[in-house]
Amino acid sequence: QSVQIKNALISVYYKDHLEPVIHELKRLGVNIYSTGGTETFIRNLGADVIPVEDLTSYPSILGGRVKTLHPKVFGGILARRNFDSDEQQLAEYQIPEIDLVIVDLYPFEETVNSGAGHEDIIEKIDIGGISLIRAAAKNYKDVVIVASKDDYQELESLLKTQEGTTTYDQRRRFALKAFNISSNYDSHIFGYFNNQEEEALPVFKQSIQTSQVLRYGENPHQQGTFYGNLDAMFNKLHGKELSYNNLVDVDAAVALIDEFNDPTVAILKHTNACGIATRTHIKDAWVDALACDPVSAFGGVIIANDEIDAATATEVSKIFFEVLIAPAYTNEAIDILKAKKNRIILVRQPVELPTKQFKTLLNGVIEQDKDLVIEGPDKMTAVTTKQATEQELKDLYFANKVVKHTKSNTIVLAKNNRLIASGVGQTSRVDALRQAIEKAASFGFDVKGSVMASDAFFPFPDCVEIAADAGISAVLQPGGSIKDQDSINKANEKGIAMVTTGVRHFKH
Ligand code: 93A
Repeated sequence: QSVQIKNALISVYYKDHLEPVIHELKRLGVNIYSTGGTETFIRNLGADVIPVEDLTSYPSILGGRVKTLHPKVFGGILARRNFDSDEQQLAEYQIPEIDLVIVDLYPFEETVNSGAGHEDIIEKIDIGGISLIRAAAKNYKDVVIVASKDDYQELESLLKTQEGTTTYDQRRRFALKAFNISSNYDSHIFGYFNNQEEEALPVFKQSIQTSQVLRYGENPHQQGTFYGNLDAMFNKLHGKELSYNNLVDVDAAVALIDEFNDPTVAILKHTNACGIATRTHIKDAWVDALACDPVSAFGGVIIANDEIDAATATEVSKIFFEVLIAPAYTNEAIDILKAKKNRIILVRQPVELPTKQFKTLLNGVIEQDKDLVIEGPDKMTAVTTKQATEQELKDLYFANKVVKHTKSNTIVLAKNNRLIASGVGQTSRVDALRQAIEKAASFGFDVKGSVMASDAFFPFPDCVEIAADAGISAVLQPGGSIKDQDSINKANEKGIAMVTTGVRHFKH
């Protein structure tokens, strides 16, 4: 079936090389509808052109995002010729039949390759153009679709040799090409979004470039390698290579200390803090952190967020530790610390850390955002009759920071900006609390007047009861259990304060 082209719609990104086509259409007396830039281009060639806005009686809106998306356009393309109801409707709504559609899509792939920003790339996702292509290609029985600037020439010669008519086979071939173009176009969009997802992996990609074979893995029979650039992260002043377990603890130490602004020292064992205190001076922070649990501190990883001076170095040197990390050391402190072998002294460099974390799991990898939120007193909701005092609120904030970085299930007891004791990695919260209370007592702490933070909600009121009976005066928990009210009632009954934060901090 030969079809004579009477009306054409032209909307092209690349206008170059369109000129010969326009001259042919003009010669053949074809009505041309066109969009903004293309319309101007055609007019400048001296051909008559009807703005698509005149057809739709609708302006181009949203900065051009919607210019051809209109029933008057798509009706004219999709209407089945010699199909009664379609023809009736075209007449009813005064829609002209469009027999030729020429589209050259927004250059999505080129824009991505140019290194343009995300917003620019998104704007280059053609919506109207791709729809025109699909519509015209779908109706290939009656419509010619030219879907790329590469096909202008082929069209031109057809127009010339066949005087504006096309055959069924020709239209079908154009439709085939058009679907190839539209599917490739969508593949590129998919590819871009998929790569963006993969950008979550830059840590992996970058780190593969530098690596360090470790003495061994978690145990001597396991091999281990660190992929990344430790030299960028730390300036090592003294000591042997960091081991696999050192690295794991150093990572936990860095994450924990970054919660604190005032002078703070933390001591970690197997990724959990066994001592941490915030004081006016770093030396006092060390002394009070050590006092939390001097037994566990042996062989630990120590981290400070302030300069280590000679007095602090002298104190720290009294115990055996594996790694000491601080942003700076006085020269004297360095001399003191270097006096003993087998300790690693690191100066932490201001390196921005990734915000995603990865772990191998089953036959793949799981990835998640790091837990980078923390709730201070302004995010705590008082839920009991008894209100927490200002000092208790400060201690709850302190305990919340520690609990967030301690292995679940965990309960952290704190008092006066210092860890009193914690129960870590237990299979029940009650066990964690009991462990914390017992541990505190074993190191001579009176838990009376201390506060407690829980990484997750209390499913039963038992923890609150045990805590109150031990003398704990204020409790922080995220809340969210269907039995929250039982725990709140228990706190009220026992006359202690409770706040909820709404944010759970599991750490596994
Ligand atoms: O932003 S769009 O997706 N919205 C539309 O309705 C639309 N219609 C055609 N982009 C649209 N187009 C595209 O505009 C065409 O694919 C072509 O690349 C371009 C031509 O615009 P102009 O004629 O204003 O230069």
